[in-house]
Amino acid sequence: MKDKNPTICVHGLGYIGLPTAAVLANAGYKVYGFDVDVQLRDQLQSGEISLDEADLERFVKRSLDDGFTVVGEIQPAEFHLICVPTPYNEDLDKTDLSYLRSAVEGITPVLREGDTVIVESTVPPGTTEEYVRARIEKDGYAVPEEIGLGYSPETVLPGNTLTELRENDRLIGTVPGCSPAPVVALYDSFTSGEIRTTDATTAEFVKLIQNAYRDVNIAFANEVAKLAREFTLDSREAIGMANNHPRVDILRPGPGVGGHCLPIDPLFLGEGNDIPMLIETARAVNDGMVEYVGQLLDAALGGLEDKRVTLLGAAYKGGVADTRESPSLALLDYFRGKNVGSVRVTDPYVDAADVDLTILDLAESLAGADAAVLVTDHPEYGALSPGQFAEQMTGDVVIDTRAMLDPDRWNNAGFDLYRV
Ligand code: SAJ
Repeated sequence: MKDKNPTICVHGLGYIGLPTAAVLANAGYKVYGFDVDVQLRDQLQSGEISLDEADLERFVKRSLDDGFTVVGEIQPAEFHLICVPTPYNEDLDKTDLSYLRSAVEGITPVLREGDTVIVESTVPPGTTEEYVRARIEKDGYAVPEEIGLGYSPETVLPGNTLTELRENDRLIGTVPGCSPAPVVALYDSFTSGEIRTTDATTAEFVKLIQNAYRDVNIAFANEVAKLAREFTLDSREAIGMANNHPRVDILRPGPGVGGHCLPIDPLFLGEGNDIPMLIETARAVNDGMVEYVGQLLDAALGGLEDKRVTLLGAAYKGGVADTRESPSLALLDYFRGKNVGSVRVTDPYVDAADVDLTILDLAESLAGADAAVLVTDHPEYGALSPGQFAEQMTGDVVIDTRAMLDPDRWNNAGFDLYRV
C-alpha cells in the first residue's frame, strides 16, 4: 500500500457495494460510494436507507456520518472496488457486462499510477484478465506495471450480510505479474476470515462453481423428494438419515431455487461452450419444481380451475424481503395460467410497495381459500396453527413445500397436508 490510509471508491451501491463501503469506512478508511442511479444517491445522501436487515441498515446509516460519502462523481482513490450488477441475458445466452463496462469507463479518467482496480461483481471466467484489463489499457495505462488489477468474489448470504462480510474467508485473484499484497492487506484489515490468493480467472471460476454446486445439490434434493413420493416415503426423513454418513450432505428440497445468484450464476459457466450438462439439468430440475408443486395441488383439489389459492410467502427464501426469481412468483404465474379463481399472496417481510403485487396479511389472504401453499420458509411459518387456517379457509388442502408444518397436527385438525 503506498499510503497508510488509502482512499477507496466503491462503484455500485447495491446489495454488496453499500454494505462493503460501510464496512470499509468502519475499518477506518475514507470511502467514496458512487452509483449511476441518481435517485439512489439522493436517498443515501439524505440518510434515507431502507435495507432488509435491521442491523445492516443501522450500520450503513452510522457509516454515512463517519468515513463513507456518497458522491455524484467518481473520485480518485487508491482502490476502486467494482460491485455493479452483471445480469444474464437469457435471450442472448450471454452475461450483460454493460454496468461493468460503464464502471470501468468511469474509473479510467481518475486513475493514477499505483492505483488498484478490484472487481467483485460475479462475471464469466476471464472477464477481469481479458475484458477489464483491455479496457484499462485502452486508456493508456499499463497493467500491472502502472495499475493493479484483481478479482475478489463476494460470498455473503443475504440475511446475514454484515457478519459474513466481516467473517467469511476471502479469495483474491490478481492478473499475471500483479502483486496480491496490497489487495490482501486491504481485505485483511476488515475480514477475520482466511485470505487465499490465486489468479483472477480462477477466483472468478471459483465463485461460479460454488453457486453451481449449491444449485446442483438442491436439484438432487428435489429429485430425491420426487423419488421418495413415488415410493411413498418421507424425503426429509430419508435425507436426514443419509446425511448421517460422514461424506454425504444433501440439501433441502423445496419449491425451487430463487434469488439473484443460484438461478443465474451457473449459466455464466456455459457461456461460449457446450459443456454444462449436469449444471443445466439441475437448473431445469429446480425450475421444474414450480410445476411439480402446481400438479400436486391440482391432484389434491381435483382440478385447479376456479379454485382460490393462497400462497404463503413471496420472498425467495425465509427471513428476507427479496422476491427476485422467487419460486412464489413463478407459482403465481403458473396458477394464473391454469385459470384458478384467485391467487392471493401473504408475506410478513415483503413490502407491497416494492413489488408489483398485492400482499395481504395472513388472515385476509386465507379468507375463503380452497387451498394454501406454504412456499417461503419464513421462520414465523413454523408456528402457524391449523386452528387459524380452519377459521379462515373454506377448503382443507395445505401444501407445505418446506416441511415446516407438523403433518400429524394438521391432519388431525382435519387438513389434507401434502409435503414436498
Ligand atoms: N434453497 C433450497 N434448499 C436448500 C437451500 C436453499 O431450496 O437446502 C433455496 C432457497 O430457498 C432459495 C435458493 O435456494 O430460494 C437460494 O438460497 P441460498 O440461501 O442457498 O443462497 P442465496 O442465493 O441467498 O446466496 C447464495 C450463497 N451461495 C452459496 O451458499 C454457495 C451466498 O454465499 C452467495 O454470496 C450468494 O449466493 C451470491 O451472492 O452469490
